[in-house]
Amino acid sequence: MTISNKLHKTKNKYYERCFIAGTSSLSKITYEQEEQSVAELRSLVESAGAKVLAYAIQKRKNPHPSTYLGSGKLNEIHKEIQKLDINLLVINDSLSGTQQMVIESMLNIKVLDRNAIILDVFASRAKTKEALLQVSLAQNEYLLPRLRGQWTHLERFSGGIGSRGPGETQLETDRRLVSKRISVLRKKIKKIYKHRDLMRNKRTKNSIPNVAIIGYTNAGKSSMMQALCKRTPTIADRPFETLDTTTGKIWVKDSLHYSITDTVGFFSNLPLELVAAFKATIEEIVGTDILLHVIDSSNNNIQYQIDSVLNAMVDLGIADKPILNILNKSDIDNQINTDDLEAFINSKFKNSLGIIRASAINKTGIDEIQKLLKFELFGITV
Ligand SMILES: Nc1nc2c(ncn2[C@@H]2O[C@H](COP(=O)(O)OP(=O)(O)OP(=O)(O)O)[C@@H](O)[C@H]2O)c(=O)[nH]1
Ligand SMILES: [Mg+2]
Repeated sequence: MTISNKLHKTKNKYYERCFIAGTSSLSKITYEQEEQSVAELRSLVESAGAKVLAYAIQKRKNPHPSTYLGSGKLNEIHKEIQKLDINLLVINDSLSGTQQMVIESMLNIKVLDRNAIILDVFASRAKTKEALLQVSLAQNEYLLPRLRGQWTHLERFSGGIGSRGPGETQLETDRRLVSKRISVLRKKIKKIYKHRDLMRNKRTKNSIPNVAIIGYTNAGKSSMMQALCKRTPTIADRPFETLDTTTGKIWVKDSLHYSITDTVGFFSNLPLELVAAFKATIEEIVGTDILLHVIDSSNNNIQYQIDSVLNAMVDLGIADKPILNILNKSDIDNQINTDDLEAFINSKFKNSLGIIRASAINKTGIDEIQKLLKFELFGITV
């Protein structure tokens, strides 16, 4: 294992100084794939307010059952942690409560897994009642199997990532209380879904076609929604800004329109608890006629991001839906060869309606998108 200090920046500026560790194996995840996944996690950790100073990837057949990494590797990381004054270790995988507890006591710093980071980012973004309830449900479900008293040893690491939202009270809480909370949350969410179903049924009954905007988080989906139909979901340069769906209308001519829906972005390996809690929000996409796939064409990890979106589509059973691919942020210069990229996209999406270069910010390509959607939905060419 090599320890990379490439990420090392200034000392003592951030409250949480983080080290990321992951594993790769020849058969499942290659070293390069794990590096991309670590880069993806790094952007999340940093958007949660910590600074990532170094990372390490260990090649091993399977994670160690109780320490995740081997003891020799943990020793190497321990030295690095002391050298760089690290106070948070994030493992780029799902850890059991026992693994987390064992590593924490070996290294004497706070240890979180990938799921805890994602949940924390969602918790800090949630604003509406629905999103708050859904995140709360996911956090409690994540917490439940990890209770067993092990949280008490975390008291000295309290505050910062992993301790926001309902997690804050976890030290005093027990299994029975958490279970009760989960069932109350589920009931509340069910009520909200009833209202959502009503709205969707109304649209279906009136045969209003729907286009869903999908894509990797921060690709510019909400910006595209705004450029296409003037509705303004919140827009920000950080992952998971949008956690709720927003639906707007696009008029084709008098009395003829279609609806367009912006929703939560995709990311690789979202925690199962989160996917379950946001099921209804994500499923808004399932019943739509056309997917508008917004791609951040300026991102260096573009192929990895497209693969993550495709994996999520397969999980949702929508991989065969007609899909219009938008190369957004085309106003930003990049080194990516467009022909190669288009060939890659065409090889991935069997039912592609086309690829359009666009910029939601500069409003280029917007007419072309609307023209194509009008034709696909209504057969109108003018
Ligand atoms: N340069 C440039 N920036 C863009 C473009 N479209 C969006 N952005 C920026 O990209 C960032 C993310 O935009 P959003 O529209 O919030 O992205 P999103 O896909 O909805 O993100 P989440 O809801 O967090 O998943 C913002 O800073 C936007 O201003 C574009 O065409 N060009
Ligand atoms: Mg958004």
